[in-house]
Amino acid sequence: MTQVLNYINGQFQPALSGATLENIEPATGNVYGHLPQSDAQDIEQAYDAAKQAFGAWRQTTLEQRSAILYRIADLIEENLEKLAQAESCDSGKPLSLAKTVDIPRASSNFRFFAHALTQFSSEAHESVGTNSINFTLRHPIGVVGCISPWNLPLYLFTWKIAPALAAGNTVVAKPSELTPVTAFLLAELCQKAGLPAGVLNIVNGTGPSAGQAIVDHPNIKAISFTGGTATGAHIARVAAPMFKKLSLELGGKNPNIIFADCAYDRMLETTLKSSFANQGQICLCGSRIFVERPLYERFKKDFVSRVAQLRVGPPSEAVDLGAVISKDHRQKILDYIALAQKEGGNILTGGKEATVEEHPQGYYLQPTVIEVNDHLCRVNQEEIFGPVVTLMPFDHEEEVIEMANSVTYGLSASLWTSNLDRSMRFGQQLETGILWVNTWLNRDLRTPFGGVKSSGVGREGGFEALRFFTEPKNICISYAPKI
Ligand code: TXE
Repeated sequence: MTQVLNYINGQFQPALSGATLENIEPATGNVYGHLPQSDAQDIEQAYDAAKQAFGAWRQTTLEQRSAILYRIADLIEENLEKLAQAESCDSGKPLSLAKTVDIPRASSNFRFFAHALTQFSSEAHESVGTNSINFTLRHPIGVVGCISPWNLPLYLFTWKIAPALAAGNTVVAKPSELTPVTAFLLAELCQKAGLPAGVLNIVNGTGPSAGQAIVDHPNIKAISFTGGTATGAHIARVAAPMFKKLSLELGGKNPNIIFADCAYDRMLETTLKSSFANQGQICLCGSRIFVERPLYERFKKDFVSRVAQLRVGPPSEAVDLGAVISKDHRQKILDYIALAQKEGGNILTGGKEATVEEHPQGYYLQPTVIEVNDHLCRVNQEEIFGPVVTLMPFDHEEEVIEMANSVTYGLSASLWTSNLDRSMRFGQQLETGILWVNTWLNRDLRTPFGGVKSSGVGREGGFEALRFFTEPKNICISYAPKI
């Protein structure tokens, strides 16, 4: 049994009320631990600790702060095996994915911001002809809130916490109640790395209880959130009247647009990943595949045959897909597959629960490809967030741009073509925060990351994140031109 505790003011403790939640292993469907079900009183305690720690933390020299963040990055790397096991067990993702993507990226997040904070600067504006100069200070905001989801637990948790700490803030953070273990293990590593007590506080519990208390707190002045669009809209409604800074990283329904002139083999390999990595539970997955008609039948045949060969099974083994996050989530995905059939979609492969002999109660699903005939049908418009993609042909650029832009989301898009002019045209016209041409999930941590429309507001990554976690203050000095 894995017992998760809150980490407040450098201490590990249960929820003040004593309430707990069960932690379920998606691969087996078994309860394998408990976590605190915290509420507003725990958040208040975490806030007090963070407020207390802020004065000293904001004054640490950049070198000291950077050194601590580097140490955390090193410790994550040293504990890769243990963290990857925990992540895979908690979320159902293949252990190989946790080892090669999730945990290395968590370490990179700290390493990146350990360095970035030493390179961050602000602007000066000389107001020529007026004998005055302006310069901008960028101060940490104070106590900030970070709320993260279950799909890439430690990866996304650290993607928020690292820049928040780097900028000199202290943090009250909440991991998803479905995947709390790696954040708990991270707390131990932060302690080992010498992060002072109260600088990072990790409080567990459900969204409506612990999460809501962070958003409601009048003195937590910035919230960085990644999760569902409906939750993001709710958080925005609560936070706006308190004028909190908000970074909202929400859902996606990303198009994967394939032209006949693409590098076919590379496209096919990458499209398998962009469709089904992490059981399709990545906000950047390309869940709507549009293929230029001359290539359509060839792609359909090859893709479906490759998808049918993907191995679904226990995450600890050499599998392509593990379990989805929960029973409810699996049911939601199955409901969408049923809806697709009602809407006239044709299931080309998959479409059912996958049977895994070792774990009959685990939450497994077959990777599923659905051919649709209307880009406006609900399965093509709504975020499913599972191992399900749709397939549709197109004839013209204008037509596929219109189809790609027809959803309320706008997080990312992939385009496969060898035509540079076309890449530029799509770059201009696609309504998306990120466009990958002839690649997918190719990340440089310096670049702005985020979406448009219902995919959120604000950008994470690089100096964008350090700007989000700081408050600019302009100072204007007027000087006498002569003695
Ligand atoms: O996310 P929630 P859920 C999408 C995906 C999925 C859907 C719902 O489509 O099916 O969202 O997933 C916390 N105040 N994505 O229900 O509820 C919650 O505890 C403050 C896309 O799991 O948004 C968790 O820590 N916090 C996404 C976090 O918000 C609240 C990744 C996300 O949970 C809260 C995950 C509240 N009122 C789901 N309610 C992506 N963009 O990658 C919940 N939370």
